[in-house]
Amino acid sequence: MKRLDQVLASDGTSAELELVIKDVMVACKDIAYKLSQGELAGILGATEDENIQGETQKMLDVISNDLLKDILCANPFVKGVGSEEEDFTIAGHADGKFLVTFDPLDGSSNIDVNLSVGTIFSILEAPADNRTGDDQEVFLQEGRKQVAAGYVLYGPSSLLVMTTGKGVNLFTLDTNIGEFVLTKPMLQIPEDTAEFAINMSNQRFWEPEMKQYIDDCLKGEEGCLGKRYNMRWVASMVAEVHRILIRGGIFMYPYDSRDPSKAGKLRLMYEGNPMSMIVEQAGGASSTGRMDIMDVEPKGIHDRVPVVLGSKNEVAKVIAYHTK
Ligand code: AHM
Ligand code: MG
Repeated sequence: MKRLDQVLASDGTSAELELVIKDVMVACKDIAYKLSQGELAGILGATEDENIQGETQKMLDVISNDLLKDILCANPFVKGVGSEEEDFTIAGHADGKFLVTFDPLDGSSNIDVNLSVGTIFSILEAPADNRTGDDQEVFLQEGRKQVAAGYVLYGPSSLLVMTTGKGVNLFTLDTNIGEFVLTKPMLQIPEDTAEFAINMSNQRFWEPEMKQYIDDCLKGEEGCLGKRYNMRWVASMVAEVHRILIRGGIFMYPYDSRDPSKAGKLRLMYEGNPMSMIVEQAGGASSTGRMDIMDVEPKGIHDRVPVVLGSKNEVAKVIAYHTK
């Protein structure tokens, strides 16, 4: 079985980009190990701090963030990093070619109950000018400009799913050799599905278009969508997207009016864009309901976005509800 570095070398990835991806994986292997130790390492539970998103940070949010931040800022090819857990972007090397954004531990409400969590990363090219990585403006590029995106899912096995724009590969962490090895090349999302994932408890806060689509799903064979739907909600986007990559489905975190000033719960640069690149590269689709997520122009590093992604034909139906 091919190791990650062998796959990257054979698909034409530059040596510089490969070194950035490998550093992300060094941190992720450490996170995987720490998660496996859980209570034994005394790293479960919350801190007393809140991040810029207004969420209480878990101890492992902070540890994972530090691991990624420290290794990437020391990498000569990284101009700067942006993290869901950091107020501001951080400068790396002035002449670094790449910018990395990440959600160090997505789904972190699952940590203390021993369920799946993940790390999501996105890599952009840095503009070739004098600005440094602590200037958030250099990061404000559409998702279409990503040169690589991926996630590591910490579940029963630790899995890496990533793309450099030439399809999506799935790697499994072989803990005997400490390397990610290719276990499923070129993932393809089935075009049709009858399985949706959404947090139903927010239903009363959604826009009428989203309410209508879910109402029609719940009507099953008798409704206008004409099929019986199944529902899943893991509360970990990485786990939901992974299920969709393996067996199809649709995942939604739409706009809701709980805090009308926010465009959604999920963040464009740490969650929306990287997951959209992966899903589109695997033949699926990704939208806000009204436009492609990867065409949304970011105005700030922590911007939020409504998310609808997964099996292509089902995403098209949701878009039709929002645009008719
Ligand atoms: P996080 O990055 O703070 O963990 O938040 C993102 C997570 C997603 O993984 C998941 O889809 C969603 O939040 C779950 O939200 P909810 O609490 O509404 O179930
Ligand atoms: Mg997250």
